[in-house]
Amino acid sequence: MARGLFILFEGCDRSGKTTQSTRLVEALNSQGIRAKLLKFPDRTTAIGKMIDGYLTQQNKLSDEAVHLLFSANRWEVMEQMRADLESGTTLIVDRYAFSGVAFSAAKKLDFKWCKAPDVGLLAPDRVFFMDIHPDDAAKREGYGDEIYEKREFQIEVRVKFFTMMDNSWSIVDANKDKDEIHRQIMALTSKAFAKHNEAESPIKKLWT
Ligand code: 2DT
Repeated sequence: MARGLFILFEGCDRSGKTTQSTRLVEALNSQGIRAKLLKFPDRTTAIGKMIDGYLTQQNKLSDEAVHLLFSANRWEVMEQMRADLESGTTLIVDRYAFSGVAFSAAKKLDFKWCKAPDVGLLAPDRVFFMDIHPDDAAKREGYGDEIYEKREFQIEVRVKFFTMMDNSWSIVDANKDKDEIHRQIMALTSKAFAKHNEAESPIKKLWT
């Protein structure tokens, strides 16, 4: 049986990642493709609850400590992710280690130090970068509720994302109409499946 694909959505806050990742899972399931949605941080676990307390400004943590918690929050589900992919389930993931590095490096933590705890995590097959200028994101509903939703900081985060891109990334203009974005993402996903079905590659690991 073919393994599932690991498709990742990354981007700044309020860029539509959650909307589009949810729509993609629904569309794949309706085509009979087994797909599951995952979101990081997963705020439901014990580690995730500490992260949530930090993001909603109920508890304070040092930049280094919260960075390591975000990474641990990925490692705690890595075996499950591997099992899902190997059993043929496609994973659609909303944020991952690239958010981890972009946000912490934007706080001026050392870039190499930021990458280190995530080395060896499963690597995505394709990354869709939902690109929106922070000024446009700020106009969207609910913006500013959490600790990182500040213009200058988001501009810095966006720059950090750009330094990590390679040819497995596609930049999606997140200012476009939602339905048009969904169609573009469906086309990119079909291409990824076609390539995968032609020559299945093993699951890679991050930054090794
Ligand atoms: P959501 O708004 O998507 O729930 O994200 N973040 C996320 C980090 O700083 N490091 C990480 O490793 C991850 C996955 C991005 C909540 C915020 O947490 C940030 C926004």
